[in-house]
Amino acid sequence: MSIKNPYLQKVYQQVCQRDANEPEFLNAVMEVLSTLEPVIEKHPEYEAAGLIERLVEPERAVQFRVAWQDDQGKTQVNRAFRVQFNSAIGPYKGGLRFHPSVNLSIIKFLAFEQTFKNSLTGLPMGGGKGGSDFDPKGKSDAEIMRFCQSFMTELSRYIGAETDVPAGDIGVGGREIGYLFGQYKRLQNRFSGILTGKGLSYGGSLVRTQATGYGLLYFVQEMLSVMANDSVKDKVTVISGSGNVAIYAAEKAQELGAKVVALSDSNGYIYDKNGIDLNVVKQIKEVRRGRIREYMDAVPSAEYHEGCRGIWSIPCEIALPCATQNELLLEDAEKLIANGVKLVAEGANMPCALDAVAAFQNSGVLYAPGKAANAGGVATSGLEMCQNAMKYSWSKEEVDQKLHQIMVGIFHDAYNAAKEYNMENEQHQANLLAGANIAGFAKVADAMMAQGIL
Ligand code: NDP
Ligand code: 2IT
Repeated sequence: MSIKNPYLQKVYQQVCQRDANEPEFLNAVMEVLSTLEPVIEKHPEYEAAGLIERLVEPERAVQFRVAWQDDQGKTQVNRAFRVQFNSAIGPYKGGLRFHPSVNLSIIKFLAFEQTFKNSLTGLPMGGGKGGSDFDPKGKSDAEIMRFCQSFMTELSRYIGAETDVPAGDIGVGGREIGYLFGQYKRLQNRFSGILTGKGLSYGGSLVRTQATGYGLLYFVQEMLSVMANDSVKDKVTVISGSGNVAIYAAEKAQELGAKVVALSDSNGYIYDKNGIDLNVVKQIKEVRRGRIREYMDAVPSAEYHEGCRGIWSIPCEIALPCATQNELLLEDAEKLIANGVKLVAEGANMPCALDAVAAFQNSGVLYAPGKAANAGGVATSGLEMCQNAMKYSWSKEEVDQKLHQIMVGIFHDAYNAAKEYNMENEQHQANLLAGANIAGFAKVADAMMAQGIL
């Protein structure tokens, strides 16, 4: 990937200088700017208004200390962030990640991507992201609760139903959202929709738990139908990760008739040629918070391999990376291509390295970027905000139908934008990465232009 337009190049160079120690953020900026060239050429007024300079600089980034006591009474200190990237089209919206790898670069890349993703959903949400280098693994419920309470005590200064609405991401699920919500309510004496992914008994939306995975499959189904006159049915499918996104992607894939043969976690992967038994996986991951290797205890005929990237050497027709950023590198892409993969769609955020993406696109593999394909999670968060504002809740069928409609809409918006700007490979396949960036950018750019120099 490269940037040819002089204005975009200049802005990218400035970001490289200013944020030299933020590799993930630089990657995300390169990925977006490399596709905006035709739009910038059509709109010279954007350069005059310094629009791209403003687009790549977060409106606000806070870093704070989270001190808490572990079960031994020892004081622990973690570092936390909230990056409020862009509020042109709505209040900041985006998840919270608890993982030891969390740093400013990772949170900035996620918040930047979120800006375009949220725009693609068609709902009024700006881009934000937050998190901490806290590692939830091996912690007791009481430790998780104390950490969440301390984290929210500080975060509560910066969020609000009309200001910034966080949700879950890696390491933050229903349990954490419950503790965070409770603490906010106690501090503010206000029951308001300041988080999404809440439990159903206190303002959550039906289908939010399943939404990212289900939405990914709705997107893939539409993409296969339009771009290849094909469907998910009977396709051998490999899904990385075994968390929230991976589990519900697998569930919907199976419902649509795909054969899901592999899942992973950060230690290794399981291969079950007969098709993964998801009830076993849910027991391990959702109930016991165990490791994916425990699948072997229930299904001894499956295989377990140490190391997570080996999962990409399994021959498959559909590959859905649903774990984390940069989990699929060029050599993995080459293995998948050699083994005949037809479609790669990102459930995670930026799981494929930029050269891996280029390899897929150049070899005619259908490729869907995360900001389009995994937008079902935040879209359903948007629906949760909507229900909270109405003080009402929709049925499962109503939410699911809206989610489906939004995902089909995102596919067509990305596809049409790619066609409109002639962003295609040699086989005339629409470049959905370019299309998603252009379609997501359009609304944000329009709103920023209308609101003046801010
Ligand atoms: P979970 O915490 O539920 O699951 C994460 C999964 O990915 C686990 O299996 C975890 O394994 C694995 N994983 C995490 N970090 C690494 C790593 N460094 N190397 C290898 N494996 C890793 O998170 P989610 O399922 O919610 O999130 C997965 C991805 O989807 C992330 O990229 C997230 O940003 C993205 N996403 C999430 C949405 C949501 O609504 N939750 C919405 C849109 C995107 P282990 O247990 O060993 O850590
Ligand atoms: O990356 C993402 O889109 C999410 N983690 C979901 C964010 C949200 O606000 O629901």
